[in-house]
Amino acid sequence: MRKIDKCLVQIVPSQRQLEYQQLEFYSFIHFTINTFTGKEWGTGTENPSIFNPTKFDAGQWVNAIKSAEMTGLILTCKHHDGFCLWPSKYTNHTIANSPYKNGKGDIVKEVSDACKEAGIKFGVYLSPWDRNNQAYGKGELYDDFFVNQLTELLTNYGEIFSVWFDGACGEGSNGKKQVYDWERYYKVIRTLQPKACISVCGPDIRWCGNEAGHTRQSEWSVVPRRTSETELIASNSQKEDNQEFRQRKITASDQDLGSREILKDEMELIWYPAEVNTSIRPGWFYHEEEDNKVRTLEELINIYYNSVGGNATFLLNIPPTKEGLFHENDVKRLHEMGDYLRQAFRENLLDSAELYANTYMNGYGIENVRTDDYETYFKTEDGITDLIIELSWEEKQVIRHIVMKENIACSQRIEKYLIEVNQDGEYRMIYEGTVVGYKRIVPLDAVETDKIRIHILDARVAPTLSFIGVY
Ligand code: FUL
Repeated sequence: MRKIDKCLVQIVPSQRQLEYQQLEFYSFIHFTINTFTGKEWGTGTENPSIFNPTKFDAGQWVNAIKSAEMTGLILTCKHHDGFCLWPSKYTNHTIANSPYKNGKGDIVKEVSDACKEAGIKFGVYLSPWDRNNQAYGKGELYDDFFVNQLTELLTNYGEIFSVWFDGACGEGSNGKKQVYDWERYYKVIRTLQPKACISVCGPDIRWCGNEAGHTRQSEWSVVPRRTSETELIASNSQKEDNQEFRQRKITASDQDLGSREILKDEMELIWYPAEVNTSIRPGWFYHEEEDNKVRTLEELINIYYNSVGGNATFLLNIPPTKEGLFHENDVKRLHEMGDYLRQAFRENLLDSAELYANTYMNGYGIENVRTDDYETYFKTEDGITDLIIELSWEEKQVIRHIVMKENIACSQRIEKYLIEVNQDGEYRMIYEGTVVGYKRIVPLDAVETDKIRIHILDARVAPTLSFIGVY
């Protein structure tokens, strides 16, 4: 057995990271004063009097989100312009000075309540960069302000699953320079909301590195610690408001973050799973002229396959209109997406299949992949990394998806595998894979077969599989 593998499989998720990954697909909502100015980045000088979503209905958002099979919602409680969707006590630049409900409104409250009622998770985006607040750039003075706002959000709105810290800052070389006291912020979060994951400029969830919905071929969750350094993340984040940035893809040099080759010279490794964040439209905020630019179902499904089905989570942004509602085109697309997913994964053909593995560890047999949990799972003896799993049916089946999941509580182990199908008595290779991780979805072109062979060719120490699905 390779020596490095033993170290690698010791890196495992925290409970909060594990639970976050299981949410798979959830929504981002960009809604603030920008919705009323048509901008993507506000200046911080906007008058709160323009914020007035006359038909705002958090229930409409949450219903549409649920219809797409999404499990949570992260709201821009404060974007870069500093306007607060809740009546923060620490600034006047808030909803309390807007006409919305005569200054008595609290959108954070209404949205978090709607999420609770619908049984989905609620998370907060609080922009560290604040173009309105006078303390920004004044060190501890701003940290105090930021911690006060964080405390309000983490105290008054129930359970929070995500605190999303954007790395974007457009101050430029002559702008204000704020050195954020991240460790202090993290401490506040761990104390007030110990189950919440801290994303992007934080230690729990890794920004995938682009905003276009572009994914890595092989997404690893065990990566060098340096990938979580906030300075590095900020340097790769948006520095000026432009559409080009939103369409930028992952560069070739950034494709491989966690192969054995990459990790072998690293001093410190961490479990840092990727999140793919992108918008259903070209912009993060609502612009009427983008009403006919809602992503197609095909595009969204592809991103879903490559993110949720590619060992990442999928954070899809839907921007509400000035009225405070999702536009009908977005609602329609979300419904279509949910219909598609429900239909695609309706019936697991594995239930009627016979299973065989040519090797396994006692107590960890192949029958364990029939249930989608980490209590029971398939595993080989340590050191056995080349094996064959066969799924067979009495009659031919039409197969459109194969799903595999590792038990990530035991780290991410599988590095290389092939999928073959029996056709006319001969095995034909239909897929060559590298990582599996939390979940791999292999979409197929309605393949007809009565036997599937999964040939695992390489893994760290010993591969695990907690679930296999065939649809
Ligand atoms: C970026 C921001 O500058 C955008 O406005 C948006 O919030 C996106 C999610 O992150 O870096």
